[in-house]
Amino acid sequence: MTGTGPHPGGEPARSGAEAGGRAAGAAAGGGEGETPFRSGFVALIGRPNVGKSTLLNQLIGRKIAIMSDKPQTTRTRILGVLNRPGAQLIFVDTPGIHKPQHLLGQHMVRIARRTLQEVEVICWLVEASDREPGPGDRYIAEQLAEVATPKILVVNKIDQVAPGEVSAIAERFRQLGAFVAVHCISALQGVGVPELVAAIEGLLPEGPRFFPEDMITDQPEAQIMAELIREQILHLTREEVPHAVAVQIERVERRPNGVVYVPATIYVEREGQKRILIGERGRMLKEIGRRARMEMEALLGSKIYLDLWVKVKPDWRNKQGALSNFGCRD
Ligand SMILES: Nc1nc2c(ncn2[C@@H]2O[C@H](COP(=O)(O)OP(=O)(O)OP(=O)(O)O)[C@@H](O)[C@H]2O)c(=O)[nH]1
Ligand SMILES: [Mg+2]
Repeated sequence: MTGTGPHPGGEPARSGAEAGGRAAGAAAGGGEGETPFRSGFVALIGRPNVGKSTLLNQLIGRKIAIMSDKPQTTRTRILGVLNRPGAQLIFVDTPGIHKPQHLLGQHMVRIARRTLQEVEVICWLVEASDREPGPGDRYIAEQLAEVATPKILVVNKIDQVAPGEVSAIAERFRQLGAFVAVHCISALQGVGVPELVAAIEGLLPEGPRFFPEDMITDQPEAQIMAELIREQILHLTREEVPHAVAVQIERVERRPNGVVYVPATIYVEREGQKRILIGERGRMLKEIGRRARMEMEALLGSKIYLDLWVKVKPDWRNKQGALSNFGCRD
């Protein structure tokens, strides 16, 4: 693992750190006669579950976005900053583009589509294991056709297919659009990722260092903690439960004995879901808490006392106010 913490000293992310926030950066380095500094925003776009967040984490070398085998894991836009000797690449992980079933889904798809307009390079991720494009991929290809930004086709999960199959699969997806490059990778194993970074860097315009070198994400610490709890719920529950969950960190209290006390509320939509999350004699909630706490301790480097509560908020995924409260910013 490389890099420093998400925001040193546990401070919330600095403001003005939105994608496209051109005014937010410091001046570019590089004196006269030197190679100009390059920078820019790079969107990671694709259907749910294709591995966008896995790629983001692999690129940054730290877990800043949660990952799961359930579609629609990522609900908001997450920035990951990669500093290179002469460049700064700012990756924008987005929610998977899908047919929305509720207000939350609409919001997620809107974020992903809007990001397309705000970046210098688009990486469109598809799954090699699909072998050929499906309706979801074709829909995204149509959206991409309307954007003039350079696009790289990224065929992910090549570890799941025979090496001899990869180029034929990539070719089937390549026919869906105009791409400046095609990269076949395994985000999980890191295969092909350095080559992808080099290709992206070559496409970036001259520009400033937008973020300080020690900042690797715009996610506030509390938001990452909430996501780590949600990630364990995604791993441990099934069917509609994972999607009906929102997590709110009530506060982060650093106590004199060095322990960080973190009360957090898990919101679900129905009593039945609450029962599942609590589990028999509280076993499920205890396991969620145990696993999330370990991840949080690794992130903060201090001991955590995680105090989890479960509450019902009927139909929160269709309520604008609830979405804003749960950090689903637009
Ligand atoms: N075998 C294999 N699995 C991968 C690879 N990349 C991602 N995965 C798995 O694919 C699943 C989805 O990964 P995510 O990174 O959460 O996918 P995502 O595109 O961010 O999904 P959403 O946030 O729902 O849009 C997880 O179970 C990952 O472990 C890969 O290169 N190879
Ligand atoms: Mg994701």
